[in-house]
Amino acid sequence: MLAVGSSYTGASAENGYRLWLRYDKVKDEARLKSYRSQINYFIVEGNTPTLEVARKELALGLVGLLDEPQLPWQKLQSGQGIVVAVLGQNAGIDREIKTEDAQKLRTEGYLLYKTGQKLLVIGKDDKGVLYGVFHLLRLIQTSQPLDNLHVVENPKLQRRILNHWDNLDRTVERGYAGFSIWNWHTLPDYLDPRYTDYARANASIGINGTVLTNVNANALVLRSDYLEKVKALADLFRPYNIKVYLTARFSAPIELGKLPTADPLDPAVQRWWKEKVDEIYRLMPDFGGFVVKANSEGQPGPQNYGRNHADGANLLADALAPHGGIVMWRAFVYSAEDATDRHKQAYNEFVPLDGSFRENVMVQVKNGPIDFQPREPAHPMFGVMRKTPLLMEFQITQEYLGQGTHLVYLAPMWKEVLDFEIDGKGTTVASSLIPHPSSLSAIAGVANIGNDFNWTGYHFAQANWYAFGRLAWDSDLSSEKIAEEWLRMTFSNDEKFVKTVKTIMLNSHETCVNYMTPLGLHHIMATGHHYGPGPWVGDLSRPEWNPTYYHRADEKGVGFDRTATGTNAVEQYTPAVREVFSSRKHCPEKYLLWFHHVGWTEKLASGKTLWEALCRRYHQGAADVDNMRRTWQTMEKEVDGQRFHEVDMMLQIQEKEAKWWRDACLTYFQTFSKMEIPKDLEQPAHDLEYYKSLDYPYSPGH
Ligand code: BDP
Repeated sequence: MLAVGSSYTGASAENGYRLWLRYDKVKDEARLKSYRSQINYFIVEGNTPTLEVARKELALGLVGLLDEPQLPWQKLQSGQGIVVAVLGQNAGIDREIKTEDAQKLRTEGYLLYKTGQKLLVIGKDDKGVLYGVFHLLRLIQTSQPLDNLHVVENPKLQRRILNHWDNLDRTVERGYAGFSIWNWHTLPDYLDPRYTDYARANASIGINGTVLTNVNANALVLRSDYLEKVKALADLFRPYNIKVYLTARFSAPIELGKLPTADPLDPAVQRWWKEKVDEIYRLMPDFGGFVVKANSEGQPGPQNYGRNHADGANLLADALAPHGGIVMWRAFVYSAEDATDRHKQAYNEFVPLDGSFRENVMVQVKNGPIDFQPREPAHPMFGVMRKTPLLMEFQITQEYLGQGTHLVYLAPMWKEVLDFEIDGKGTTVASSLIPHPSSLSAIAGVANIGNDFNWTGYHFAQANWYAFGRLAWDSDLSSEKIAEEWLRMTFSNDEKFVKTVKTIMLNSHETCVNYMTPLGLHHIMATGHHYGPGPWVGDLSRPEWNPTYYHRADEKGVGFDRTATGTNAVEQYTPAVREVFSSRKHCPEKYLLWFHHVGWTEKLASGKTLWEALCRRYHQGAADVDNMRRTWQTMEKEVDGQRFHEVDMMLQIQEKEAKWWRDACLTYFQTFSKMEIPKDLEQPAHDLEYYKSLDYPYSPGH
């Protein structure tokens, strides 16, 4: 484990490796004094591996934060201190807890209490203890008072999972932070200290599952020697309450088992999966289960054999069920043979199957109906499949949101979807993820982690990993609160710094949408690597891969008519939502061109024509990045030199790229609108041919 104050490389103290778990001495003298007077011992009762990990973390944290190398590990019997225990293990401690609070606790939940001389951290189980310890450390890291502590916490969703799109050769699909942190070649014998720090970071934000491999799966990971490697990671992660999952390639029975088919109804195929799963559970009795991308973007699946998604999912579910494992079957499907609006395809394929999935199957749905675009309306499947638990898939890695170099804080975007009202009656997407307390519930985030010193390639991308975990634990948390916590833990408790940089973060998503895809535009990025703009692309073999398919610009206007006069994708939403999205007048402007084809000279709410509004949005986005950088530059004294400078260089890239997006898109759309970019706005530096000619053969993550 990493020592306090040291760095992974030894080369530099502030390379970001410590993430938000920095544990440097509390700066505020008065606060430090108060902490020291309240904490002169701590004790963690019990000794499961998870409690052991909690004890170690608390020691690491307190020694650093209070700068008290001698802090006793054992109870001194006097003075004030922290007492950590599992509920029901010590009658004396239990007596200090209000019955109504104790009754509220569920699996993984915890209480933080201040009672007389003690700070109590009481978990429902040892996992709850671990989360409670991290919560307490967070309070100290963020310089909060502990005097009247009374916290009762339970996770809203049972499974809070990272999805790594990591390949066995260590490349990472859509990864912008170096290579995979999983070194399959040296596993299982060499356990990189990073694995432990990865587990700590995840545990600190409540993430309790990790899918190690890419959804575009390689069957090899299911081979016995690879399973030994997976087991090494599972053993290491177990004390941190992190379950390991794998992606299952549907054709694995052919590739590994040498069977002639992978037909889910074939008894030999069923036997192969059963035996494979039994083997996995002999190695890892708490293995989580499988994620499957099937019959999507060329991946094999049950439809290759004339079967449907339920047949495929149930095949794996039956093998996993005796062991308590689950299947997360992805609904990210669309087909080149199907001329239906891609927006509608997942719904069309999955909703009719509601009721035909086994109990241990969840259907994994991306936040929006197309594909992780800078902004999408909520996916219409949420809340509709009453007999099948759905799990939300967010993308933490910024494939479509500036990749490795743009500061875009994603919590506001995720909240927009989680808080979206499905039915006009108060049912939100977040609440639809918990149809019933006893059914499966989960959320997944496509990880942005790689082997760069700072884990995510950009210091500010760490905030998205952090925010995903926090929202997975409690989707009611505000983006603002999460940003504030993260900034205080990662950078500084200085009030001016927190306030200023929090504003940058909170505005950053809207800013990015403005310079990339304002007013509901979507999928206008360059082909393949998805780096930069490419609204002109219209010659790809599959129609729904072309930006021109999505923006539909012509002489009259721009936007995709998904109302009843167009593809009628709006019919998939509940009547209340459908009515709003269908109406040219009531459709929120942020989704306007997603649902409507709007004339260039039509007036928007502001009284401006669509063309002028579009120009002004693009310019606003780019101008806001300039402001972001200028504001950051006033923070030089508040941040260590290394991270200050690294962020500043990134913001410089973002400034350039925001202008690139703006000018490339406007010069392109101008060929249809035939209108001038308002004279008071900076005119594009180049002509359209120039933007079209740009080429990035080695951009990462592809
Ligand atoms: C798309 C990515 C592609 C993924 C796919 C998926 O470009 O790399 O494989 O999503 O989610 O956004 O399966």
